[in-house]
Amino acid sequence: MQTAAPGKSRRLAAATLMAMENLKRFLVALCAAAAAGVASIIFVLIWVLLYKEGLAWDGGLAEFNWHPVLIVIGFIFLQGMAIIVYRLPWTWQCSKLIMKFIHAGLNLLAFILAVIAMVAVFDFHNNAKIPNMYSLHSWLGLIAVILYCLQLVLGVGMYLIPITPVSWRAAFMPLHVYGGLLLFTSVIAVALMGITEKLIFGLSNPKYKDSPPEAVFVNILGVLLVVFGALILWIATRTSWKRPSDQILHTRHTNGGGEDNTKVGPVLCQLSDGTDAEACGDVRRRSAKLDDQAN
Ligand code: ASC
Repeated sequence: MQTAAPGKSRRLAAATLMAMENLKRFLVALCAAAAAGVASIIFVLIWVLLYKEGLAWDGGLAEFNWHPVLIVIGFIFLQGMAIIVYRLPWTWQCSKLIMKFIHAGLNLLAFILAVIAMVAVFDFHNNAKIPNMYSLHSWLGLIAVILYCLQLVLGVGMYLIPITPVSWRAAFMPLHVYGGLLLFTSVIAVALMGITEKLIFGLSNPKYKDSPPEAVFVNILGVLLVVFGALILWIATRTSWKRPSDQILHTRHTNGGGEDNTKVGPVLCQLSDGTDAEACGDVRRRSAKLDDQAN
């Protein structure tokens, strides 16, 4: 005779299996993103250290070289990591507040490195009597740094200052997420413009059009940056990879507000193949409790 209990445990086992499959897919995407990011950093370092004048703070070309290095490490790699830091499953037992500080801290570090990267260029230009801010790369780059600073200030004001009303936080969240992804994508696009500019200006004999080894090498760096960006955007936009308690908050807000809706509905607890997972709901309920305590 069939009882209810074995049926339930079978469903739970199936749900656990699907949650593991979902986790496996996340880890593959994460490792690929990390590999593309680390490879980009190695490539930019090899470019400036082996193909170009190295690194120094002397007003010359070696000072300029800090610009691509700090942009790739800070403005691209660290910003990408800051975007997906909430997705890491091993951080889900940490309080949301700690994760917010890590997210803000990585973004602040990325911003500081981007400012130093800009100072390096201005310093080099002024010493070499090269005009500043004439290229489209410089216009869009400066706009990106200014908007990034605005995003940082608004993000801290909205989500780290305890007195900001939850209704404001919820209303601003779509803009914060959209702004973050737009800035990240734009920074990569602006970096590709800068790389192209540098190859055209910097290669004279042989020229860029003659495809010397440096040109091919730096083209590959550009491809790696695009792959890194594509993977970060993919990870950031998968709903089933979101921090469980954020999916609960999403349920609460879209349900119209303040009621304590910690019981997760099946719709938001879907795995990537569209099936419900009770096991996943348990993790979510636990995580939500922790976040409620932390905020
Ligand atoms: C926060 C936080 C969230 C959002 C949410 C509003 O401060 O931790 O998940 O704001 O409350 O969308």
